[in-house]
Amino acid sequence: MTIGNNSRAYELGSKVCYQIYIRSFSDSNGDGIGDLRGITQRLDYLVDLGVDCLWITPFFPSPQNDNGYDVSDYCAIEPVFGTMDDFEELSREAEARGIGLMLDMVFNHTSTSHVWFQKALAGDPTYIEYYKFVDAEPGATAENPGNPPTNWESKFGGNAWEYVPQLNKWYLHLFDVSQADLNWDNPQVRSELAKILRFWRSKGVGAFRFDVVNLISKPEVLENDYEGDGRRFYSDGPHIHEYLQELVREGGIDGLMTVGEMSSTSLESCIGYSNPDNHELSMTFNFHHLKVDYPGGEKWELMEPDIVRLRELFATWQEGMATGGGWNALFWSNHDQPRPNSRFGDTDRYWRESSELLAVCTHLMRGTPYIYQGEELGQTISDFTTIDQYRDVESLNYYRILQERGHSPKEAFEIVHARSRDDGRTPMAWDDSANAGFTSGEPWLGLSGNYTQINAKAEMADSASVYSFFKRLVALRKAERTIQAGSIHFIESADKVIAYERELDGTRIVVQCNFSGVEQPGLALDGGEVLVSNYDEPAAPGILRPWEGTAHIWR
Ligand code: TEU
Ligand code: CA
Repeated sequence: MTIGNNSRAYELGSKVCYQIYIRSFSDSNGDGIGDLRGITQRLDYLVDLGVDCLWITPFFPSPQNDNGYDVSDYCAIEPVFGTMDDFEELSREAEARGIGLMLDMVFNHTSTSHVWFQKALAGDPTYIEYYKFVDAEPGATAENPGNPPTNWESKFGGNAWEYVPQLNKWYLHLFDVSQADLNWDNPQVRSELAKILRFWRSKGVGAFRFDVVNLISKPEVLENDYEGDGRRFYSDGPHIHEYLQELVREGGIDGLMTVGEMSSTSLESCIGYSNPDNHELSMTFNFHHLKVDYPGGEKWELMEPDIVRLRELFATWQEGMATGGGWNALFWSNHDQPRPNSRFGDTDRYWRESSELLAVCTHLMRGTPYIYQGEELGQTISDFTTIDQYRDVESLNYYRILQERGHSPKEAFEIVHARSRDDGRTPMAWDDSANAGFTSGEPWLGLSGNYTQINAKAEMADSASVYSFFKRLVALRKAERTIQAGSIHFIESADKVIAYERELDGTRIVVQCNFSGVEQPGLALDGGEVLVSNYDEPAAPGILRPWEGTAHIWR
C-alpha cells in the first residue's frame, strides 16, 4: 500500500482500516482464543463491509502478560495464534481480496522473556545496553534496594522501575514489569528494530502500526517528576523525530501506510510525525478526545463526557492537522478503550441511534477512519458483575489500587467496569449460537449477553442495522472526494452538538451530530440534500432529534 506524496489526501482519505484484536476475533481450533486462521475464515465478511486494511494486534511469540504487547520474538508467530504458514495464507487470501495487512510493532519495549533481556540479566554488557538499566544506590540489597532512579509511574500502576539484585541495577518499564523499555539511544537497538521491519517487508507486509512510539526517546538526565507521573519527560522525547526518520529509512518503509500510537502527545508533534516532508509516518492516533470523561485527567475516576470539550478538541486537531499538513487516524474505539456507545451514547434507550451517531461524527472528518471489531455491530461494554471475570493486568492492578486509595470493593468494581480495557475485548459476536460463533470451546474472556441480538449474522440481514449503516459510511468515503480530501471547519453550535463542514471544488458537506437524548437546535441550512443520516425521515428545519447524526451536501 504505497502512498504517493501528491495524491496523499485522496489516497489516505479514501481508505478505511479495520482493527482486529486477534484473541477475540475468531477461533478456528476451539481453544477459546482467536487466531490467524480464524481471521482468514472471516475475510469475506470484511470484504462485505468494504474495508481496505486490517490492523492485526501482535501475534508474535509472547508470554501474553499484556496479551501480546510483551513480545519475546519479533520475527515468528506465537503458537497460540498459528504458524508462519497460517500467516502467509492469510496474507495471500487478503491480498486476493484487495485487503492489506497492517502489523503491530511494539518497539518501545520487549518482553523480559526476549533473548536480549535474558542475556542482559545474565550480565552480558552488550545486552544491558539494550535496555534502560540504571545502577542502584550504594548498599542496595534484594531486601532493601533503596530508592528507584526516579518516581515515574508505570502506566499500569506502581513505580516504573524494577530492581535486579544480581546486576544491582534497576530497569525501566513504563508498562508491566515484564515489559522492559528498550534503549533507543543505542544505535545497535535501532538497527535491530529496522531489521525486523525489513523481515516483514520481505514477507510482503505493506503497512505498520507502531505501539506507543512517541515514548521511545527518553531524556538524558533522569529526574523525579513532582508535577506528574513522569510522562512529560519521555513523551515526544528529545530525539523522537530523528529516531523515527531513521527507522523508516532503514526499515525500508517510507511511503507505506503507517500509523503511530501517540500517548499524551501534542498537535505540534503529530504534525511533525505525519507531515510527508519529514518522512516519518502517514498518520497518528492521539487520545485527547477519549479523556473528556476523565475528571482532571484521571482515568480511574468517573464523570459524564464533556461534549463542549470534545468539540474543542476535535476542532483543534482537525483544523490544526490540516493547516500543518499532518494526517489524523479517526477513531473512538480500540482494544484499550471501553466500547464508545456505552460511554458517549445511550445504549439503553437509543442503542442504534447513538452507536450510529458516533460513526457519523468521525467517519466524515478529514483523516483515515479505523473501525474496531464489533464497533460496526454496535457491540456494548461487557455485562461482567464480578472482578474474577476480568483478565487484563491493568484492570486487576487498578481494582487493588483503587481500594488502597480508599474506595470500597463495590466502588472499585464500578470504576473498573466503566474503564476496563476488557470491556472492549469481549469476543466478536458472529451469530446467535453458543459463544456467538466465536469459538466452539470455552472463550478466554466472557461474551456480552446481548450477542443474541447484536451479532453480525442478524445485522447483515437487516438493511436498517448498525452494520448496514457502517457499510454505507465506508462506501460514502470511497465515493465522495470532499470527504477524502476536503477542507474542514468547525461550526458554532449548541453545547451538546458537534457540527463541521467540509469543502472541495465547490462541493460542500455539513455534518451535525447531537450528542444527547433530547432535541437540540440544529443549523439553519439553505437547502442541500441529505447525504447520510441515522434517521429515515427528514427533521423539521433547525431541529436535531435525539442522537441524530446527519450530513447535508451541496454540489
Ligand atoms: O497502549 C498504550 C497506552 O498507553 C494505553 O492505551 C494504555 O492501555 C492506557 O493508557 C492505560 O491506561 C499500547 C497498546 O495499545 C496496549 O494494548 C499495550 O498494553 C501498551 O501499548 C503497551 O504495549
Ligand atoms: Ca484458537
